[in-house]
Amino acid sequence: MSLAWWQNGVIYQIYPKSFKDSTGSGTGDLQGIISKLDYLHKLGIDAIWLTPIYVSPQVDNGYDIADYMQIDPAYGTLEDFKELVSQAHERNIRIIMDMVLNHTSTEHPWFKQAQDPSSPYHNYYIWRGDQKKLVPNNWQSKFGGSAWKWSSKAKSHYLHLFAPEQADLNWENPQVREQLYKIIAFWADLGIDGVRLDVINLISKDQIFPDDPLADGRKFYTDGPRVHEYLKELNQKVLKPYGLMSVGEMSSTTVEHCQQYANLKGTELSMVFNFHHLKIDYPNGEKWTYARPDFLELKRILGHWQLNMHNRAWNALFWCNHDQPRVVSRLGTDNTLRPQAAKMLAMALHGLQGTPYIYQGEEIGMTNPGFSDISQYRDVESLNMYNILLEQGKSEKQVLQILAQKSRDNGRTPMQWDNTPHAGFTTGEPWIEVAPNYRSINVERELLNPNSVFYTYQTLIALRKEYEIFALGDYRDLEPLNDEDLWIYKRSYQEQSLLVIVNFSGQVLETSLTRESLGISDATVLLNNYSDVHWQNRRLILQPYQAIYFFQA
Ligand code: TEU
Repeated sequence: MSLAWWQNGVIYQIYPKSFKDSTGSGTGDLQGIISKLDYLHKLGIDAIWLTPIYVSPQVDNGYDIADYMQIDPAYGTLEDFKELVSQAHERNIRIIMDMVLNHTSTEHPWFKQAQDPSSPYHNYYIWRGDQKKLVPNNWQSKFGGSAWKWSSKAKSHYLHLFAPEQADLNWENPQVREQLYKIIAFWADLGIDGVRLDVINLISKDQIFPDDPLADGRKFYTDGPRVHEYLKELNQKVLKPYGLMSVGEMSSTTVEHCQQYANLKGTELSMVFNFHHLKIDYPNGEKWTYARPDFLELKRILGHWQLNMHNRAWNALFWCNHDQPRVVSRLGTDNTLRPQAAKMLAMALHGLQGTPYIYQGEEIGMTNPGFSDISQYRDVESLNMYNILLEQGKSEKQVLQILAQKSRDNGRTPMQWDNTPHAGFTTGEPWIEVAPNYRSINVERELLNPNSVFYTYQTLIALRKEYEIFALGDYRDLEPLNDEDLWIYKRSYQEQSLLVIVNFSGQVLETSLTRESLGISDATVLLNNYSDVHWQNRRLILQPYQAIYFFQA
């Protein structure tokens, strides 16, 4: 079966602000990325997803865009971008750009003009209510506080699902949609190969804008009434004509909607990110509490999405991104077993069906930085939540413990290249501190160690290309389903089978499993994050954080 490049490929996410600074400004830039393309080529990835590099006031680190057609000078120039595309393509690496189409910066010319009710741009945004002290409804911003902000010029409130500086666009307005399609076409003409669509399932709002007495209003704009209509139009108008791969970021979505969003007929998007598996340390859905992950829930959710998307739609697989803590700290350990845990988590994810994403630094087992003071944080959401949690009566010690576990800044510290100052990220003062463990965790050290986390990722990327079972095989959970330490699943494709066994725990696991009960009497070990497989009285003994791929053709 002929596969699209993204069906057996692996995509690497770069957060340019923190990847590599070539000028000493303290912020990463495009020339810095170009200087590291050979490293990425060695890893073997197929595409790079760049988070936004457009002109932005940086209230939300670029997800507040003031000019969609210009590179922010902090990152370089349009010529630098063209060079990046050309140099990446020379290495058979594709470029995926982040498109933030749900909202613009309030510094965008559209919004500045929209505040005049008579302007043709007024209806590019969502205005409701004409009394300053009476917000239109009780919807809450995802960064805390009301989702409405009063404009004294417009004498009305505008909707912002994120920061007040991020005004939601009115997708009901066909002129808005046409403008957004032109933006994507502009970058497609410059040679990009795909787009990542930021919170794209939030673009259609219930036009009544009702109060949500029980919650924060998300049910009235998440997977909204016209969202599939809009995505089909987006597909027809620009994605399909340019042959662009597309991945939608789906906030608080359902598997039923994702079966439509990423349907294999290709009428909407190529694939989707969902976040259900990354809410297993959100007790009762509450992110801002300190909690240990629920691994039973993790297995259940991942298995549910595998079973319900197979042969219908396409998953994007990920543990980390620029909004999430580092997975090895969150689901593994930062102690001496960190490398084994990082490799185990990589193997657990890359054995699944879908397109795996590697977030910068994940491939070398980078950890959370362990910030202990609010002055170390930069993220608008984290800084808002610091104040909100204090106002709720939590002690600063409690709040800083929560931030150290849950803040998006955990994933935004600079890439650790080597053991020189600031981990070789910059010769200047970094915009955010480098994690203190950079002398022991860095690319240079990983490349010198044949058993490093890096080489496990390199192997996983190569295996996905060599064995079609990774891309096309079906998925089945195996017992024990009720054991939170042990995850066993089986992929099958034609005559092949791949058995993935994972010990999520930091303890030795003495199992009752035998070669016969596992059905692997004739299997070979395709990958193992330890030097061998331990059997005692014919029963499988798993080492701490051990993962094993048994393959049988
Ligand atoms: O993220 C949207 C999103 O779902 C998460 O940011 C989440 O809502 C947030 O962390 C609160 O828990 C996308 C981008 O990835 C993120 O960086 C932007 O801040 C956000 O959209 C707004 O553009």
